[in-house]
Amino acid sequence: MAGAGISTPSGIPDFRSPGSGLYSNLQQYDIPYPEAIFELMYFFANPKPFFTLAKELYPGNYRPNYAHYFLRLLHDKGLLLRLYTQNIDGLERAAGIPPDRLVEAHGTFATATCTVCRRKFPGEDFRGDVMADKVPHCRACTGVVKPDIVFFGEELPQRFFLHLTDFPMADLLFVIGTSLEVEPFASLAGAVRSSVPRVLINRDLVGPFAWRQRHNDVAQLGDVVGGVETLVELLDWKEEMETLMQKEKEKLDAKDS
Ligand code: CNA
Repeated sequence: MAGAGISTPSGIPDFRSPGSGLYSNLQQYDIPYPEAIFELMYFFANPKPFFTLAKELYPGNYRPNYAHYFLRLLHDKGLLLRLYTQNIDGLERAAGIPPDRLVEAHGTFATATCTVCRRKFPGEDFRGDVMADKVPHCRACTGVVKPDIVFFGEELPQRFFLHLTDFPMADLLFVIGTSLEVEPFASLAGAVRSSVPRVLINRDLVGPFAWRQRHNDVAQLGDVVGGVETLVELLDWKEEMETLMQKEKEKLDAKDS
């Protein structure tokens, strides 16, 4: 399970930090309160603030970091049953974790849907519009097209229900870079069998690690990257990580140039 904390080392600000947070930078649009950018009613009246955020987070602006590549290495080794993420920055995909191993619980910019005719599009089709500060419109019916990010009150993607079969099958649960405050995502931490070790890598103790610890819970507190590095060293995977990261860096450099 992952959250915004795995992407802060990539330079993606959180939403609420005064000054640097994305919410603060939406003030120019005079929105009544920051959360309005994720409300459908507000979006239909004024989609601009949401597309300002979309421009920032659209795939391609940021690169995955050590934490994302650790999860990719778990996949390469056939150890990743599924990665449940709350992040909408697409860095798990950018790190090479295939979409079928992912549950993007709060949605993705990789696909988009027309708010009128419900036609589906690849998110990439609207990159030009979003980068040019234009609200994208459906080619078929001219309705506003919304990236498939889960807004307040919207249902989580169908794939979220994979948790019903995934969590009872897990042998180990990593919880990385999340405050475990957003439901229903947060409750997944309690869905693994009680004999299954849960490993928290985060700046602070969160959720059940703080208030309902199990005897086999482990918490590695501090910076996410530092915590993952410690684990990689203990696993003796340092070289593999370096090789993987170098290979992926070269790929991204080639793509950028
Ligand atoms: P959160 O509530 O902001 O919690 C983040 C957690 O990560 C906190 O416990 C922090 O202490 C911890 N943290 C942050 N940076 C580090 C670091 N470098 N090292 C160690 N710990 C760190 O974020 P959640 O993901 O739990 O929460 C919910 C919202 C925020 C989700 O709906 C996300 O979609 C949304 N969000 C996503 C992004 C993104 O996609 N990158 C960015 C900001 C917010």
